[in-house]
Amino acid sequence: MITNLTSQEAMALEDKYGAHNYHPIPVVIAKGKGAKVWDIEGKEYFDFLSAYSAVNQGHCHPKIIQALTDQAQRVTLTSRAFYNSELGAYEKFITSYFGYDKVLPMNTGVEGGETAVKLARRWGYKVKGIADNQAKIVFVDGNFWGRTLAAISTSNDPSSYAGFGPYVEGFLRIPYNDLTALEQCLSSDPNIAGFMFEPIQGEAGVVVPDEGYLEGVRALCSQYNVLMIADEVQTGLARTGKLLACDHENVKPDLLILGKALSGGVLPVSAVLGNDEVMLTIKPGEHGSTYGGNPLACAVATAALEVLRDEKMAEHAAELGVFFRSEMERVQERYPLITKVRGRGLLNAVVIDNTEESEQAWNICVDLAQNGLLAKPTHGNIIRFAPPLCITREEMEQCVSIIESVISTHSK
Ligand code: IF1
Repeated sequence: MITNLTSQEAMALEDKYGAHNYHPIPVVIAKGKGAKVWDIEGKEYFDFLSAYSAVNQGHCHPKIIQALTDQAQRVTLTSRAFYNSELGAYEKFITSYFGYDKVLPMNTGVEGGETAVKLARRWGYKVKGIADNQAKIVFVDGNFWGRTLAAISTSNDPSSYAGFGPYVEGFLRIPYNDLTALEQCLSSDPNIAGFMFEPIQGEAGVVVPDEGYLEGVRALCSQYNVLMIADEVQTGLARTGKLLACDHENVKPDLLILGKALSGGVLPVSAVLGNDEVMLTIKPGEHGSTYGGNPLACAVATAALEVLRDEKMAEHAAELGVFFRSEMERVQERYPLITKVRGRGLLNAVVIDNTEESEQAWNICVDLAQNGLLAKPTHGNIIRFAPPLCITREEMEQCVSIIESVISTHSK
């Protein structure tokens, strides 16, 4: 036993004292290390969700935990009312790591998205010359960038937006992976300041756009003087087999949003990177947050980025991703229950064939958990498989056989 509670007791406490804004798989995680987690009773699982790609470096990576505990002995939070000893060095490190002039440090991914929207609007007014309060930002069907009122105002998923109106204005939405629709939109409205999208859609079910889509977005945004804003909160930081998903087509967004694994799953750290023409349109006192750029976050994020680089996690994700998808395609051959396998690097998903929104994908995930592998369905019949990027080939082989055996029992 890892704590003095049983799993049942822990779940009962959450049910009684916690808001019911989640429906978790019934597993109570008490410890994590690398690609594995353990529940209160000590049962071991492979983590195939990685806290939605926030734990790319593996649970409790020693170098990141060391950076956390070292900095925690010095100072953790100063606010931006004063300078702090860690922020400037972190800003220099991360801007050269990704190749931008400046970074605006925030905490959660959705704060990164909100910051990017505010920067794009402000650039639209100050640089592009859009009339006040007329700036528009274009989003895509199937987007997910968080739970704030602005984020859900761009959504076409009722489970995100329904019942939370009225909504934030100034947002347009077009189909994903459709350059004709993008050109039609950008050419028809001079008040568009930005196009914000995920290079691979995570929550929509690991939707990989056609080859050439990212290049096309880059070209159209440049042609129509619209900021290309890449939400790489989930796809960034080596997850898809490159440092950024945009790197698969060598395109450079005007604003880059990072979060989740930016801290290796240790504490909320997000960032928006861009060049001076955009970043300097926000003046002192016009945007920020209490914890944005705090010294603890700077120390942790620096270590988290060093780990990705030093342990060659992008290359490893690319290699193991090819193996995983080919194994899932082999399983699909044997069991047509799987109708689609898709992904890049170690951001993958399988589509379970169920004609109606049945519980089948959920039941498969409950069985996977009983067999020692944690995953969760997204949008009914899609199961996302995204282990920490530190997973070894041997561990991956074990996980493939767990998935295959559970799929076979659900195929009878
Ligand atoms: C939940 C989903 C994933 C994101 C992208 C920004 C954010 C997210 C591409 C906001 C956050 C999280 C939110 C979390 C579950 C998870 C999720 F299922 F909700 F949609 F990953 F797909 N951009 N995604 O994926 O970052 O503010 O959360 O730090 O809300 O349950 P955040």
